[in-house]
Amino acid sequence: MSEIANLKAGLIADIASADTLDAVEALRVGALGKNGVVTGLLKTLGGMSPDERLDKGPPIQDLRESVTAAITAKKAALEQAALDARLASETIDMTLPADLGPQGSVHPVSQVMDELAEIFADLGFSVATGPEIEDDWHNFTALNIPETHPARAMHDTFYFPDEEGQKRMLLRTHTSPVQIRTMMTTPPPIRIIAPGRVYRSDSDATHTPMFHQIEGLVIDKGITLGHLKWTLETFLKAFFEREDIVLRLRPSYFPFTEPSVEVDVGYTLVNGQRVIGGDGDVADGGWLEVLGSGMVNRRVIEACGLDPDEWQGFAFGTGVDRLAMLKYGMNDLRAFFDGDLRWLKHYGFSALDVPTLSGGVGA
Ligand code: 2NM
Repeated sequence: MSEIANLKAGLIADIASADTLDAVEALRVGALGKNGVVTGLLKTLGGMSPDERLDKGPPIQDLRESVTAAITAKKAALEQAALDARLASETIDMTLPADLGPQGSVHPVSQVMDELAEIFADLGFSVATGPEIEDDWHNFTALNIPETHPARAMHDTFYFPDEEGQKRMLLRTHTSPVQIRTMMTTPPPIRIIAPGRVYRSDSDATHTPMFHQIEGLVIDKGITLGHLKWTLETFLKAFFEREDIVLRLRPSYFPFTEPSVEVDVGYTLVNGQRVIGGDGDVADGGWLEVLGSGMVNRRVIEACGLDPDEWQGFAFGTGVDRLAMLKYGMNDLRAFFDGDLRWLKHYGFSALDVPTLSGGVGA
């Protein structure tokens, strides 16, 4: 075998048996580096006669190419082996339970608001919102609440200080101004719910100065008290997740509805606890007021620029906090707004269960 063929066989064998990238690199420097053996042979080509170069050139070029190819292949093989080893040692067991870390919870008020929005969405209602800082006209006047009405008194409503030449501003006492704003800007038919914060100067075990209300409004042609009753019954069955919800409608009075009805639901005592469902007229039960409602007063429809002979409707309102207490069994309203982490952990909902635990409105 020629000298070059020997050198080639030796280098190829050395490269084949190198088992680290460093060893391959050392071989590369020794063969192809500035002072490498192959580089040295290539340099001799310059001093050869054309005939000699024709004879020795090809084997030397072949040597360079073969050694370069062997080194490249060996490096790639060692890198792949290193990657395979890493992949094998870093395998993640995807079936292990994940550590989620500390979790927050969804406040019962948010949970119930989401449930309400979902139930009424099934009934074709959309969610409307409006400002919490309102003017006198939207909060009272348009709703047919007279100047002399006790709700307008300083000791019931939070008023902002009067400003020269400005409208008298207040914190809305109900979400009804949202309905007023909707009637004034959206051509009927209208089907909306208005959930949100409202404010009244009141504070004890069952009243907080801020609480959450949801009101609903339907405006269309030929709307009757029958539509009101079916809608509220369907809503209450979906919300309390029971078919045996019995309603009792009592005549009442609100300035913004005529006629007005207060809606009670029957409850039964289970281990001394009131549980919504069943006919309230039984020995171990009774009636709980859950909603105020009525046919929208024609003076309200007129105030919003609509013709009350063409458009009629019904409206209703209730406290979201109160609904949450009834459904999820809390008894002190003040705890809702204390931000006590133990209470929130106990009564809060998993964010992963949002928007609802309720069954929605059945087909
Ligand atoms: C209630 C009870 C009865 C009501 C009326 C209106 C409006 F804007 F259409 F006139 N909004 N909400 C209403 C009616 C609210 O809450 C106890």
